[in-house]
Amino acid sequence: MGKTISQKIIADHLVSGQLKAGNEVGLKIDQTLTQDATGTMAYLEFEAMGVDRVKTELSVAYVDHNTLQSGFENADDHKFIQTVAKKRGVLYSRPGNGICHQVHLERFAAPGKTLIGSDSHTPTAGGMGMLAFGAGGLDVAVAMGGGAYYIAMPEIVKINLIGSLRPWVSAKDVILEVLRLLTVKGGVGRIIEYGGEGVNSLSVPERATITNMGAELGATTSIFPSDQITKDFLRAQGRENDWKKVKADPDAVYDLTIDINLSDLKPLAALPHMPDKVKTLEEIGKIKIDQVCIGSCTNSSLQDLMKAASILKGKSVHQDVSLTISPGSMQVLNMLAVNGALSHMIAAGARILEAACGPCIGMGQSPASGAVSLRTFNRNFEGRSGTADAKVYLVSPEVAAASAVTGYLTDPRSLNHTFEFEQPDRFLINDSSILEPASPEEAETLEIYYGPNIKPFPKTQKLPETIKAKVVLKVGDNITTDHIMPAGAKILPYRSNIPYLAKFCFEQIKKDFAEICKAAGSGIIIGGENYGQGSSREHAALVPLYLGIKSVVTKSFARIHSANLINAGIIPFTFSNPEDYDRIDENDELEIPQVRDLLKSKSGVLLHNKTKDEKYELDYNFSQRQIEILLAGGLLNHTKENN
Ligand code: MIC
Ligand code: SF4
Repeated sequence: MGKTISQKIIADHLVSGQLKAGNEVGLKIDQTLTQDATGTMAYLEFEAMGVDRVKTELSVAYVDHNTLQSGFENADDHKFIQTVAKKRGVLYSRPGNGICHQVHLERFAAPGKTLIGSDSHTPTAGGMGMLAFGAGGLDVAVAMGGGAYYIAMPEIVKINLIGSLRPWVSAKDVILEVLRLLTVKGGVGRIIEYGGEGVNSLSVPERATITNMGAELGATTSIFPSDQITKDFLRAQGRENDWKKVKADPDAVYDLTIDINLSDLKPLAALPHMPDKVKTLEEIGKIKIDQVCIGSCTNSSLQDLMKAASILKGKSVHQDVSLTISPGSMQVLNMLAVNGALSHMIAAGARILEAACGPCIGMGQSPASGAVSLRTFNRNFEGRSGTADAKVYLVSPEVAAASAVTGYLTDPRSLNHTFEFEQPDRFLINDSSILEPASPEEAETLEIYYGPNIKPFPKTQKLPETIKAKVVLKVGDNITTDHIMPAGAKILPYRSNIPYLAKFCFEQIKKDFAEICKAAGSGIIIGGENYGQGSSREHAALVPLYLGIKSVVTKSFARIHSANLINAGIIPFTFSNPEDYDRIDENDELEIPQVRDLLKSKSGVLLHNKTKDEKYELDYNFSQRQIEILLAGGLLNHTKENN
């Protein structure tokens, strides 16, 4: 039987397990990446493991999220990351060099290899034919130390692309269409592989836009084949030697195949506040807009910004609209400057921001109250922009630019404008902002800088015999990590300060959540479907750990968050009978008797509701490794115990 692309790469990197859907497989990891908002914690964890030097082929530390520096905290964290990277053998991409996923695609991603990154959009590198996963910081730290990365072997879904995109319909519309079809839960437990003749009409950055937003499907990862187009892109990046052909066997078997005819697609938008609330622009109609933000790891390539510049050329941004543009990398910004496109953007009245995540993670540019903001980003969760009642729509760069000019949501085809982007033969290559690590000899003499913002890791405990705790919170479906642990300019500087972050946990849902937890001493959270979707931030597990959460019981979990909970020693259980969710209320006193022994012997676990005098069956599907982690009180304890 033939193999799919991911089955081949998994087989090449298999350390343990069998390629059977649902089985845990351990993979050798070739490359890792971190960004600063999760990286500070990841390197603190790496230091706690006591490994001298990273054992991967390549590890890169990017600084792209917390670049606002409105106090000493961010700058201190950057200095910590820079010094730890230099000492431990990690490349350091300086602030200003660009967004981790865009820079990684340009300079390091390689077909056929594996990558994990402490950021949920790491699958962007799947556009290059690389098997790339978003993971919690601790998993990345373990991989840097040479450890395997574990996933439940996913089902493989093929998206068969037919035809080619019409003018002004773009890669963003392809992934919005996939989100419309599959929803934000549709990718859970699945790898999405793209194939079919339509692949031949998509450039590497376009493919990367599509794999990037596979994160919004909840997919384990997404991947394209590596072909001549991949080779040409790598050659233009001066990296032809990194090329390798990667494709599925003709007789590969998929769990599901979905056809999408690219020629039939129209410009789309995701409505507030979920990436899967997708409609055509026609269906949405002519709504007035207040803000347009172009950029983010989804849509900030040279191709994206050249299309936007061609629309803006010779025009002015509408007087009621604020337009920001953040290029994805120093390479993109520099090329726009050299070829003159930047000048068209500036002349049109665009506000040019640095090459970083910026508004995507609420680092400035929060819209006005109740404002409508069109963004080329990947997430439009409520409040993520920094303005609770803002209405964020996700669109392509061409829709964004056209709308910035007219002042209302605009189909770019209505402008009767033509533009053909030509892939450059050679990108402007300048790696001066990527700093090499020290040699092992020099590294021995180097000190790591720890600023005053760095606070100790939360206390962990071995799993007790019985969990006794109160329901401190009950939430509904699709709770995001932005709900659990918000980001944004005010909070992000404290990613290495868990006690401070705790004040903001679940802030949007229950203002006094932290106080309630402290008063209760230990707590259980009850959730609905797809709990913890979105970001890879392990802070959404570490802060609850700090606040005494022992278990989260839901109808279902998002993959990375569930792994992060286990790594933190918090047990993610699901209800055997989803209706039991309705029987539990906040403040109910719960007990999970003999949980330690029951997990050890992989037996059925019951949740006692003392308040209601009822019992509910709980499900879990932990591997032996995960059970040991939970018994030890988290992955750090487990790693120390086994060293
Ligand atoms: C995001 O887009 O939410 C982030 C910020 O990039 C996160 C990582 C983080 O919270 O630091 C992600 O997607 O993993
Ligand atoms: Fe940065 Fe936004 Fe991409 Fe997250 S989604 S990595 S915040 S640009």
